[in-house]
Amino acid sequence: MAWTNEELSGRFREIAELLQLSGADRFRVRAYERAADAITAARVDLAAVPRGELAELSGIGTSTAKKIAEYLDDGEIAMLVELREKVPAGLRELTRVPGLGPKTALQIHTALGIDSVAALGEAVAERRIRELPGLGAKTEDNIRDGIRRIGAKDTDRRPAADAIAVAEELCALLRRLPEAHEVAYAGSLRRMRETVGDIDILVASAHPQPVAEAFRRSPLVREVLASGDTKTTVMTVRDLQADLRVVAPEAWGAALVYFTGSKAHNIRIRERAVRRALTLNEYGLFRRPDDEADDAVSERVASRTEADVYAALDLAEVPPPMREDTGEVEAAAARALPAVVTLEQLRGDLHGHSDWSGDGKATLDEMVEAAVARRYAYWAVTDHAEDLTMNGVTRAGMVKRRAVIARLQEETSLRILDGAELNIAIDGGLDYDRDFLLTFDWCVASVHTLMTRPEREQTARIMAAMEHPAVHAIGHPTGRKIGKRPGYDLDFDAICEAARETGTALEVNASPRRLDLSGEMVRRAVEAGVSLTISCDAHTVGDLGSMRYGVATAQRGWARAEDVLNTRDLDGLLAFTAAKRERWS
Ligand code: DGT
Ligand code: CA
Ligand code: CA
Ligand code: ZN
Repeated sequence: MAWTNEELSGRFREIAELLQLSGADRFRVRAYERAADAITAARVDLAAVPRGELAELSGIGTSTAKKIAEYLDDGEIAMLVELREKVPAGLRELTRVPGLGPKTALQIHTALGIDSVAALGEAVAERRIRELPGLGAKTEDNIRDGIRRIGAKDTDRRPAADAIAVAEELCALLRRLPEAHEVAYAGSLRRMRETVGDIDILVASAHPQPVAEAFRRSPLVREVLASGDTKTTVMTVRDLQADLRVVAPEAWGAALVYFTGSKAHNIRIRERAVRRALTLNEYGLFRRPDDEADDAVSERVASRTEADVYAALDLAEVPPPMREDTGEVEAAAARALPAVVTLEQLRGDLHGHSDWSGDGKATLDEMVEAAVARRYAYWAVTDHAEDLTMNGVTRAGMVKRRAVIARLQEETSLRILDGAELNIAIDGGLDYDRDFLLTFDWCVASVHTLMTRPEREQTARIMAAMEHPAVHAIGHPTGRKIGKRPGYDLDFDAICEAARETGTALEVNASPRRLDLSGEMVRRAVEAGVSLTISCDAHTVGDLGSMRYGVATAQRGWARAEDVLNTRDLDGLLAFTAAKRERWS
């Protein structure tokens, strides 16, 4: 999503939340939530739309358009500024507790005068929350749990998802400069760690001054923290720090290796250089002069590209997500580095939503068109099945949807897989009935309810679902949301074994908010011989672009193409689903 759109939808969501906290009626709140959704779903950069045409965009009325224009002109929306002043900061703080919505927060604030997370913690300890009308012991338990999670959160690190849009916008700005030869983001974001400490941007240029100048002046920069000859550090509007380093074009590869890291990987390859009488730093790989004379000039062996640097160290080139010193340097030296899956190898996406289920933001038509544009061979529409309160599609709805799929199928060579995202009940049961489930081409089954049950129950429910002949993959298998909530307690080894035994794939959910399985878990699953899928769980057209984060996560787990089901062609994929059906029917 364009950066402006993301900022804007965030502001409309904030308005909705603040309205709710000030007791506004729910239709008014809902209107602002809808505006935020419409902005999220917009396919154009709103900053580039002429002011007069904003109201013509789908889902954006005149009052929303006026506020968007206000934001674009003044950088803020007056109504939001007023609301921020009106709603007490302590009340807003309460909504940061995971699981505590604005409605309950307002009730607790009004009834007990609680205006901080600390005071909320005391009230929970004194069992005062459960006394409030409509709340009870369960709500109190959830709040206790939420407070514990905030405390446990590593506040210095941010989900990579928060940093990507900012990093890309900054890179795009720098790429427009005639002085910049090469521009890339490095650091943990390039390795696609799920959280990042800061953004590291690297530019190859013979003219560092104008590059640094353009960086400092970016509208995304709120404050310049330090600016020297080679490094500039800024604070961006998203409260994320960003470092810019400008390097000489001939040192590009060496600098990219150095600043991509990780530090542990760098140390490991530098040791290797030393053993070969070489020196590795951000300027290049150098042969140390034989004589000790002060004026001896060291000879540059490699520095222009990353491939040159690895080759000169007699190492296979290590893909950035694998550079964590978890055995990759030894493997690269022994030429035993696995050929990890790449974005180009993916032939389709096996988890996606349309507006047939309530939370999908685009029509099936639009989603299919976007999948075609990505040159996929197949795309599975897995709208939520009926057990999901609010959003699920009834059996009759699914039957109606099939007619639409058939019509769309006539117009495209991409195979639209008629799918569903099933809900795994606490006893492992699923939506609809067995016969109806067997009429789908592809089903993902996921846990959406009762996520805090003990490990034994969570493991058993997922294992039970895997035994169903219509269940082809487990969606977001641990349920974690990065920086927000940990996954359910699971016996992951048991899950992997059951996945292999039943011929069920485990999903690598590519949404940057989830990345579930994580890289570490992918590696365990691959070692256990499990088939994976990498899927976007797209709810908008733009979400289909998340695939690369899923691929990077799979690379962090050393997954090869043969470990990933959606690298297969359509026949290969259908062979997988047929095998499962035969085995269990
Ligand atoms: P982060 O920002 O905490 O998520 O993690 P990184 O990996 O982006 O770390 P950062 O921003 O401190 O530095 C970027 C890269 O620069 C890092 O991955 C490796 C390199 N680097 C930084 N400090 C050192 C160091 O002391 N020694 C070596 N060898 N490399 C370093
Ligand atoms: Ca960093
Ligand atoms: Ca840094
Ligand atoms: Zn989904």
